[in-house]
Amino acid sequence: MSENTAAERKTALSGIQPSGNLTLGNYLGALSNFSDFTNEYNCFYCVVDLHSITVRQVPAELRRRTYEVLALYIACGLDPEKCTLFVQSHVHEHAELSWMLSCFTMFGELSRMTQFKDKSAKHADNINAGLFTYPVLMAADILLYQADVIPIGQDQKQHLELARDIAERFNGVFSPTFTVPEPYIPKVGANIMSLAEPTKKMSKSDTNENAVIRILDDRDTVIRKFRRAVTDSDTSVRYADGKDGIKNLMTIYSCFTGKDYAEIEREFEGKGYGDFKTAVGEVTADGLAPVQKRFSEFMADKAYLETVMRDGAEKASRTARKTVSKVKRKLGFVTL
Ligand code: ATP
Ligand code: LTN
Repeated sequence: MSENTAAERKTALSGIQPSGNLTLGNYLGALSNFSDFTNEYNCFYCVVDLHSITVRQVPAELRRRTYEVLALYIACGLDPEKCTLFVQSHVHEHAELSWMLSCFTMFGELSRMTQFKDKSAKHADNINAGLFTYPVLMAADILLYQADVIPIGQDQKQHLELARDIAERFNGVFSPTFTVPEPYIPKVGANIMSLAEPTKKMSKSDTNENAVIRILDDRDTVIRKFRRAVTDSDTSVRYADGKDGIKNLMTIYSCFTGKDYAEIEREFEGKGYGDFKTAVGEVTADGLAPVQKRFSEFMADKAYLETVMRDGAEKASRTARKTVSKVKRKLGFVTL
């Protein structure tokens, strides 16, 4: 992508929750694409800690993971000099705009969100109001910065559509106030599946460790988990219906090697699943190794991470403040 001057630039924004150890799904569906925008866009990448408390968190772990997600952002090539990296709770306008937007969001709309339905089934003892209004907070994250493009995995598409609807509704009632955002969903890798149940998305919070590759898993663990991945009773590496496990492994292989499915089929013709699984494990471990190395370096320097957080919060607040004042004016709040 070519470099644009600051004034011509569009804005890209995304967020990841510090709610567990990040997975290969988070990496391929979202994180690894974030740096594609840094030359051409004005970028905001946020550690969305407010979102993560919709599910109970252990405070000390939440604190550590917040540093970890930030360190991973930088390890994945996001340069704090070139983009704004920040922690959501450091910019109070997220919570403030979220309230105002909740008055432009319908109960019925939120009831249709599949993530709400899934998470309330999973956490039946804690179906709190935050879990229900979560997509409004996500809309606030996006609309605060007038973001044009939102890099996300497939599972977030419905939330993004709601953010668009909220923006259009507000713009329609008042005058154009918010940029209506577009999703950026990668062609390959937007929906990485569980290694144990390949019809289910790979999820950070899966309790079966063999189902998930963590970005920070060491080489042997990565290869061992892939070797155990559930496939099918056929023997040929083909991208075909009914072969969900193999399709998922081919997708992962494609993401790391850049090869398309036809090339992968030719490469593994006449070879068994065992060889293929090992190869997927090796390219994944090779792809993650440099990220892991840089991650450890940044995690060893908390003071640096805190400087990044502080600078990021300051930069983010400048934009966020402008949007909130505009919204308050339009709503008719008295400004002093
Ligand atoms: P949880 O499983 O606890 O709900 P999550 O793994 O979905 O969490 P988030 O932090 O909410 O995690 O997601 C961060 C980004 O990663 C989002 O853009 C999301 O779409 C993407 N993502 C999550 N899981 C996958 C997956 N299996 N495949 C591709 N992208 C994914
Ligand atoms: N809801 C997202 C995380 C998220 C996000 C955002 C993504 C919160 N705010 C803003 C993109 C833009 C999730 O659950 N994965």
